Amino acid sequence: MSDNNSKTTAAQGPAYGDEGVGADGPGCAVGLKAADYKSGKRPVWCAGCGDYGVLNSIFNALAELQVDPDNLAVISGIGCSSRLPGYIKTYGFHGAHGRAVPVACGVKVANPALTVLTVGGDGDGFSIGGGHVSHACRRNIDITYIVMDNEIYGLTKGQISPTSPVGARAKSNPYGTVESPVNPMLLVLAYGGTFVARGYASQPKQLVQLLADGMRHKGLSFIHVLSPCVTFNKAAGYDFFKERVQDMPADHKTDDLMGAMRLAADESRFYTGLFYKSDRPEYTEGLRRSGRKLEAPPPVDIEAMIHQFS
Ligand SMILES: Cc1ncc(C[n+]2csc(CCOP(=O)(O)OP(=O)(O)O)c2C)c(N)n1
Ligand code: SF4
Repeated sequence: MSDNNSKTTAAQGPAYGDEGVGADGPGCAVGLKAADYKSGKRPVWCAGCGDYGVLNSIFNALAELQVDPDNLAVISGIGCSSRLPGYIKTYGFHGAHGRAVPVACGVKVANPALTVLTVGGDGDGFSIGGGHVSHACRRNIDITYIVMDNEIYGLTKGQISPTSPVGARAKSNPYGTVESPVNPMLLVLAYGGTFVARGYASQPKQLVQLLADGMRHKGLSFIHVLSPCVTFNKAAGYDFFKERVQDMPADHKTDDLMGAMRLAADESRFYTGLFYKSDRPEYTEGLRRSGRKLEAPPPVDIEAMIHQFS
């Protein structure tokens, strides 16, 4: 089992401001640093929540790619993890539970020049919003979808989620759930995602690379991040993942869909790394080729809009 690029201890999650790797990485000697992407709002997540590690890794990945905050949009639904857009100094939309993916697709179609990040929890993405993921994948629209999976509903104080294992106990299921969990990786591979990877909130070096590669990829990038909820899911905390997280086998070929599915289906461990990548045509480019005009919309007259709705 490998936890080789973790910079935190198993019992302790990453802390806010712990940008670490990448802050002075490639392309950052001049220009934007990870800290430049901070909105200045301090996250309200519990101390030790895995989502801090994801946020810090996003800061570093944005700095590595030198993404212009004016050309970035971060879209979420509702959940602890969905608070993330508020912490990044860029355009953001904290929308309705389960609707992050369709909103992100709309943003990308409206302005294909934008880098669009979509973020949220396993409940947001695979329970109430599960129906949207298949369509984003089959269209291969160029958004990067980051799911922070804690196997629980965090914001609503600990109910069973679609990724909770059989037997998991929570306030909603005091005798243990009898429902089989969904496997987000297997679903996205089957739906046709063209960049499918898994990271762990406590392995920032690998996560930064997966996020940066996902953003570089032209098409639907899905990054499943194991992100412990230290308050409502103690059964799947850092110690649990430390025992089960393992690097991808060195001989895995990232164009081997069936091999990727076999690794994703292995329930005895959580492989991390890039599972699958392919170069299927991207949706907005397809629209453009079909003759549809896709141009950045004219700047919005905010005053006129406020007047219209007042
Ligand atoms: C339409 C609707 N249904 C239910 C809720 C209540 N609700 C808010 S967040 C949430 C689940 C949160 O879990 P998850 O998406 O996994 O995110 P986490 O908080 O664990 O990061 C639920 C059921 C809501 N806000 N809106
Ligand atoms: S309740 Fe869980 S998911 Fe929400 S902030 Fe706290 S540790 Fe994170």
